[in-house]
Amino acid sequence: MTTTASQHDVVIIGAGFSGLYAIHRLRDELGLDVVAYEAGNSVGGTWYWNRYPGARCDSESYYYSYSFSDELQQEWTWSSRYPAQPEILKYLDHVADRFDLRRTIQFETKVTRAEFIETADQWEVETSSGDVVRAKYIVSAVGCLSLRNAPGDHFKGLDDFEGDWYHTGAWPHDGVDFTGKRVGLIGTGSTGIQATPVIAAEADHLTIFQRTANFSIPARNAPLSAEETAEIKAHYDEIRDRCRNSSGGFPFYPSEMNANEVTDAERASTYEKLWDLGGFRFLAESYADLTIDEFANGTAVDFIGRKIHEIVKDPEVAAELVPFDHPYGTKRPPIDTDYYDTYNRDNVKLVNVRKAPIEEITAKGVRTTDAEYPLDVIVFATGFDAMTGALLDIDIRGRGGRTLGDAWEAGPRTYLGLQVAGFPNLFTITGPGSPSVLTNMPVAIEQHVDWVTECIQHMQSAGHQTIEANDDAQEAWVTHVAEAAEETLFPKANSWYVGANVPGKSRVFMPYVAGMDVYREKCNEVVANDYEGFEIA
Ligand code: N01
Repeated sequence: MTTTASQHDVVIIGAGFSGLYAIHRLRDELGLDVVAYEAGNSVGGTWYWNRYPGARCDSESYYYSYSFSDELQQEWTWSSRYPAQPEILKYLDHVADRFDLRRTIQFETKVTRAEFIETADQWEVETSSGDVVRAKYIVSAVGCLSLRNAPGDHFKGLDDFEGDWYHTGAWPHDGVDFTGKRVGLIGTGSTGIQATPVIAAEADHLTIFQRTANFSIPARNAPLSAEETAEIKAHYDEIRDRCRNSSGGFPFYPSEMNANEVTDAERASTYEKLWDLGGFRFLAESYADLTIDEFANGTAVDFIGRKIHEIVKDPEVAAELVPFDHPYGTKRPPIDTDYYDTYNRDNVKLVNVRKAPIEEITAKGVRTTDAEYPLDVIVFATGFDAMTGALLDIDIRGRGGRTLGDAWEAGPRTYLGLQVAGFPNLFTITGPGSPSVLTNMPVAIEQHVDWVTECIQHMQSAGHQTIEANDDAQEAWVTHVAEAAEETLFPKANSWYVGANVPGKSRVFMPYVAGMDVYREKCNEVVANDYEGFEIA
């Protein structure tokens, strides 16, 4: 590598929710020399790439947003409870402009390689545009769900398909016209569930290829009235406090009651009320033991199954849509608008590819072991190589030239999800081993960026060169994260939380399940104890 690389204090990778906030704090508050690289041609991360029909947030706008600036939250007005992708992207564009962040970001540039130069205590970073820069710190803000599960790796024959195909996570910026088209949609996670009703309403015919039935709760999206908005803005301090001090980062009122402490009729009434309210409250505000106790979970499973049968008119289709192989809530629960109703349309067909798997994509469509389905367009809503994929996609080398891939061969190993032993001064925002994807993401992102900012400030003011997780602390944390998961029903699901959706990926429950509140306290304690578990030099 060259030795004449330009020099910065910090390289930030990514300009989504995490990267933007990290630029603001490190550049504007600490006064550091920061450069950020972003693969897209603008800011937004997830909300830049995921422009598929029906894309909207599964968390309500007023708390799925930054809390760091009161001016920002007072001046920005959300149109609805669950804003659609263009509105969230507009918000992030506004944030980038308002805080003058773009000038620090090099767009259409991917970080391809990062190597820790031990003789200099510096990272050398190479990009797709051929730049080589050096920096003391790297802040990875690559996102937990950004490296797509490439359809070509999963489906034989894709190159032969004569129609058009798209992955939902790389949707064309000028949209896709489904009018008059026979569309096939593969995947029924949050994305497929959001896209289904919208594509069905536009296409001539929609075939949904479902491998695993999922539990979905109605979003009950609605415009936010001027009165509601005024009420939210008047109480932002309280709302944000509630988010920060909660387990999931949501301003909910979690139930303290277990499901077996009430009668069947009381449970039915609670579930009905929460179903009508919509969204994540069904999970958060029903019963405290829903994700830890089989009986409790079974009561929610039964309720949702009954709802599916009530909504979907064809009982055979309804039966196929009822999940049977994982507890409710152990995959990120999808939130929908008219998902189950869509199966009552004449132009929609459900194909169970668990029973008759997809064999290949042919020139004309999709062939399962049962039949061939002629299609003009295939939409792959097949998800992401979550939490580790985007990091491992970069050739990252720490001490002794050890690659991150090597260090994570048996699954991700981190201390607090913030650092990896042997990779000094590399911080991973919402990394594996932190609550991240189990929470309302902006809350987890702000907590991590704040922690990293404070840490770097401490390093700079004390004249330290390196901070790195020590092996013992990392081992203890990895064990603790695994044990916390084992106390719940989460590991029972073949979800992307455990890497089950990527062939060959080690099965490790990646996020920290004990809650944002517990985790925040632990991070604060580590700082109070002089960065316990980290080596500082
Ligand atoms: O991805 P997924 P996603 N053959 O991995 C199927 C967030 N998000 O993009 O379950 C056939 O959940 C796969 O089947 P199976 C949210 O955190 C948020 O939907 O592996 N099928 C599954 O049905 C979410 O959890 C929002 O058996 C195949 C689907 O594809 C995360 O992103 C909106 C297959 C993938 O589901 C990821 O959601 C959207 C194959 N070879 C997403 N490979 C909101 O904020 C995969 N599948 C609302």
